[in-house]
Amino acid sequence: MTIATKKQYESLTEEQAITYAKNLNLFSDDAQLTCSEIGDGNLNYVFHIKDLRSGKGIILKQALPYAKVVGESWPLTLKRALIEANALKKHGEFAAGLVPEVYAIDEELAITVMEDLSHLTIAREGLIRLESYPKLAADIGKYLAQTLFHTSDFALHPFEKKKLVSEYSNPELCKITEDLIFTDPFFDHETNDFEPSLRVEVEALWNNELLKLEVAKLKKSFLTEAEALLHGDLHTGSIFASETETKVIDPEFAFYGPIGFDVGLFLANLIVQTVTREGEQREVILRHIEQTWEVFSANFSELWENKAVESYKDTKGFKDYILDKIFQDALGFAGCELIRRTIGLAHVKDLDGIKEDEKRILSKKQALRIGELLLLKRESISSIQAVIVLLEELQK
Ligand code: SR1
Ligand code: MG
Repeated sequence: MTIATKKQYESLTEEQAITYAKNLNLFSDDAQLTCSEIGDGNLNYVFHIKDLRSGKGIILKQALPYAKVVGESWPLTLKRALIEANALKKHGEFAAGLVPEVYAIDEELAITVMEDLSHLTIAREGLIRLESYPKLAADIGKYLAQTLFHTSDFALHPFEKKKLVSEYSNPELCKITEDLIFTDPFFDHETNDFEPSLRVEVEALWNNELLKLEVAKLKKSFLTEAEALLHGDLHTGSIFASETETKVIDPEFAFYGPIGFDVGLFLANLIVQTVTREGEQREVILRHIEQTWEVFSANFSELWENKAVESYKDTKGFKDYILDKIFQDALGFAGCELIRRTIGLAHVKDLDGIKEDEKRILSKKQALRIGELLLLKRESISSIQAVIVLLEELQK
């Protein structure tokens, strides 16, 4: 095996991943390494390498030159691995402890070596099993405020900010989002995937010109508003959690975009949980939704007061204008995410995993309805409490 010296891309096998790990000098010479490929995402290999003697582990993530979810017919840039590793490090500067530590980057092999988080659970999986994550909402609210504020014009010199905008140019991954979140689900496109029993609702959506106008506005915002360095794909499958810890992983879609996008994606993936739960269990998620926004806005506001470098920072009404815009954008982006996760190419297990047909279809109809309402009403929804009321009324 010549991986360590021959710097030409090839995808690793588990055996090769062990050899690669041995050459990193992160383990002692007598380490007894085991490896399993644990990636369940749409795009990459994720190798968990563990020393059976010391118990120490690392994660070795390798980008594939195509989208795993579709196959080799969908080529995809390997540069995303470097963007992801750099975004982890950049976000880690501001949200220490909430992202994994990066130990090594290998640009040629599109590999990032990082902290082992295998003691944690992917939040989506845990939430489906009704596991309790008391820190999740506050941690993500803080992560969002810290990473988005500190990489924005409100915190950076304009030269530094524009340098970052160019470093994090990520056109291929952005195109996936442009197509899969903002375009295909709203047209009769071949990438869409939905049960025949949803056809009436889906066609109503395709024919709803007011809805499409809102989506078009949000797509334009995604295409043009370079506000902050986003995670770019902040769903609950991009978060590891336990009762005491939260770690945000997988920022391969990172780029400079509208702040509300990250906020909205996370809220949408919580909302998906509200349509699958009842009673007290639904309440738990409603409180997560409320807390995420409250912690985000309080934290962002505090950073603004103490650290903003913008000349207009003290101009009456400007901070509130920015927070209101983030909120309304977030609701719109959440609406798009709910719709695409229900009828687009990339579904979520929260919904698809519901075995009973009637319940699954009902939950999907609710997800579509909530998505539609968020898109249409976002400008008149004035608070997160109003979102909670809307969710409660729709699910009575
Ligand atoms: C082809 S990639 C499909 C989806 O998986 C990623 O996690 C993103 O959410 C993307 O939209
Ligand atoms: Mg991902």
